[in-house]
Amino acid sequence: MSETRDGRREEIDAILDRKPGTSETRDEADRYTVVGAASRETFANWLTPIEEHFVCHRNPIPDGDADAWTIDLAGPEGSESELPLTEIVEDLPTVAVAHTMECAGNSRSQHDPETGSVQWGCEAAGTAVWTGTPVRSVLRAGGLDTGAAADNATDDENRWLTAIGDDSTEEETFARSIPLSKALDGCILAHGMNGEALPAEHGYPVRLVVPGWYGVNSVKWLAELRVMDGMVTEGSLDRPGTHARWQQDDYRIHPAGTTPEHADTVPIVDTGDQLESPAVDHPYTFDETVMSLIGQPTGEESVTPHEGGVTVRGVAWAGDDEVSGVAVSDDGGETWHDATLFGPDYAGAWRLFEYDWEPAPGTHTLASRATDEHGRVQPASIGTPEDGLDAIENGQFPWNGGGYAANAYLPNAIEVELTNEGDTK
Ligand SMILES: Nc1nc2c(c(=O)[nH]1)N[C@H]1C(S)=C(S)[C@@H](COP(=O)(O)O)O[C@H]1N2
Ligand SMILES: [Mo]
Repeated sequence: MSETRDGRREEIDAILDRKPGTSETRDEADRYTVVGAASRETFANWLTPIEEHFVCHRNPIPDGDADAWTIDLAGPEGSESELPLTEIVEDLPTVAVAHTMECAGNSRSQHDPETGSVQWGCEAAGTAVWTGTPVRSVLRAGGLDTGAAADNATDDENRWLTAIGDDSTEEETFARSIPLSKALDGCILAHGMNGEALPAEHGYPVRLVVPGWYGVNSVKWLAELRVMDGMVTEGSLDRPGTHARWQQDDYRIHPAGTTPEHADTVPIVDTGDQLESPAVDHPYTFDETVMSLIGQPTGEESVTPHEGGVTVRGVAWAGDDEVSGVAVSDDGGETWHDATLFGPDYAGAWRLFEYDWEPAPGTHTLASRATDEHGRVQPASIGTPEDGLDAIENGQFPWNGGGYAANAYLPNAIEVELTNEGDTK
């Protein structure tokens, strides 16, 4: 036990060495390996350099060699095959997708009272350009009939793709299921990140990337892909130990004191729709909820206006939905001003926003609030455990037992102290 922990300490130190733009956050039980962006400045730029991109996983990084790596493929009718990664890379098309990776536990530390697990601030988010092979191409090369699924919406929705990581152990398998329709629509098996070979901590030699969905869906060190008639449940895989935990227990948005029920499939996939539906008690964390962060100023040092103005810049995202607008407040959310969206506009990746601020002297509380294409707005704060999922009706994000998917804007506000132009030197 303590050996594993020592090993993990070394692993984290090695990651921190390779990633000077990150700092670590530990969870009490010392189980996750996590580092996040060290500075708010990360959120003033569209592309997150690998050195600043957060890392999150539970078990030690498995050894992998791209030349010897194979992916097992299995279909619902019992068909099985194996594809060498070298063939996937050399024979199938290579594409690039932009994806804002956000840990479902991002902003968890804003829950009051505290929930368990990693007490992230807002640093577990980053945008990279991932290069790899479309899942569609891989499934077809493996002889799985994706055509029928794509042509028949009903079948398609009921079919799921389960991805399994090579960090699985005898005790637990790291498995996540996404609807096959999503897998065929823009998901890739990534072997490159920001133009470089995929780093070990991000899933070398190959990982799944699910654009716009919470990080947990993007399985690293990908060992197996399985087309199934439902989501992974206990007993649905021929594997030892628990294999439904990461789909059915953890990464569910459940009110205090409740235990999520396991299910084969869901009537609603969109995370926002699940949260709003009275028929869904324990939403799964699939697509990311609407969110924004200011990256400049950082709130980490005082700011001197230039000709009376300060440029406020940040990023806003809404999973696989569009961001329709961002507003900025300099009085802690009392009044709001429209910011301008600019820069790259890819499904699944954040947008940049900018606001020309003409501040009065003194100290101000700067906050940003994004709206998505469905008119969903970031809530102001996080509710109490007693409010349950109904908090959302009062403009609050529901406090939940796992501390997932929090997107309130006030907890991420920054205090900005202004200095007079004449005073500096
Ligand atoms: N195999 C495997 N894949 C995994 C994980 C893991 O523990 N094992 N962690 C997931 C979680 S919780 C997140 S947030 C993302 C983080 O991806 P990154 O470390 O590349 O930022 O990886 C996901 N993929
Ligand atoms: Mo995560």
